[in-house]
Amino acid sequence: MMQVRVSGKTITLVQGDITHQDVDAIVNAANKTLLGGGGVDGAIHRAAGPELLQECKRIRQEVLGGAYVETAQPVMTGGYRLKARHVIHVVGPICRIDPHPDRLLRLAYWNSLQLAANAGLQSVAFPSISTGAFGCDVRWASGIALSTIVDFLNQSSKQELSATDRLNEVRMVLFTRADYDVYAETLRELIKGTN
Ligand code: AR6
Repeated sequence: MMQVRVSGKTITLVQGDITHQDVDAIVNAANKTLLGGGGVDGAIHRAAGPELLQECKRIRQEVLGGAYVETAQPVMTGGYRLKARHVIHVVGPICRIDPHPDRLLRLAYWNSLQLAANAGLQSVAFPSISTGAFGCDVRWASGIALSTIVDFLNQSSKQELSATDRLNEVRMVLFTRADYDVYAETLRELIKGTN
């Protein structure tokens, strides 16, 4: 495990399974249907139970009018059988298909953090979005993920009395040791200049 402080808030890196995390919300690397899939999406739906799929179906129909969710536009549901009370579903870019994957990945993290902060949550955990089925390079993605989290925590600390003040821990949960090592190296490089 690795923890660093940024503007009085904590960024944590852990190797593990995101479905076991005891945080206010976990983020799901979803797809445009919002109806589940493989990878971390499948694991989250299995752990949360069938009520999660029911809520996702309801949101697709009643909120989105049957449309797909847009890349980087997060949707929040309950956590059901998870320890986490909420799941934030966000679609990351598909590398080598989507134009501007760097902008889209940054936006996926930023908008998810904003949604968590606006909901008054104190802790949120992310998987490594887009680095499985969506084919993005882990080192590249780690730079975008971690710099976006650092930027978000720095800017939210400047907005006094904002709801974002309650968000005090952002955790990255890396499934493999290899991914953890890449994220840890990226984070060490990133904070060298600032801390
Ligand atoms: N906890 C934490 N991380 C996990 C877990 C877990 N339980 N399981 C897998 N990972 P992916 P994507 C890691 O493919 O690339 C789905 O089918 C995994 O090792 O889950 O954004 C969706 O429905 C990898 O590092 O997400 C979409 O169709 C990371 O999670 C598509 O895949 C992301 O891999 C989304 O692709």
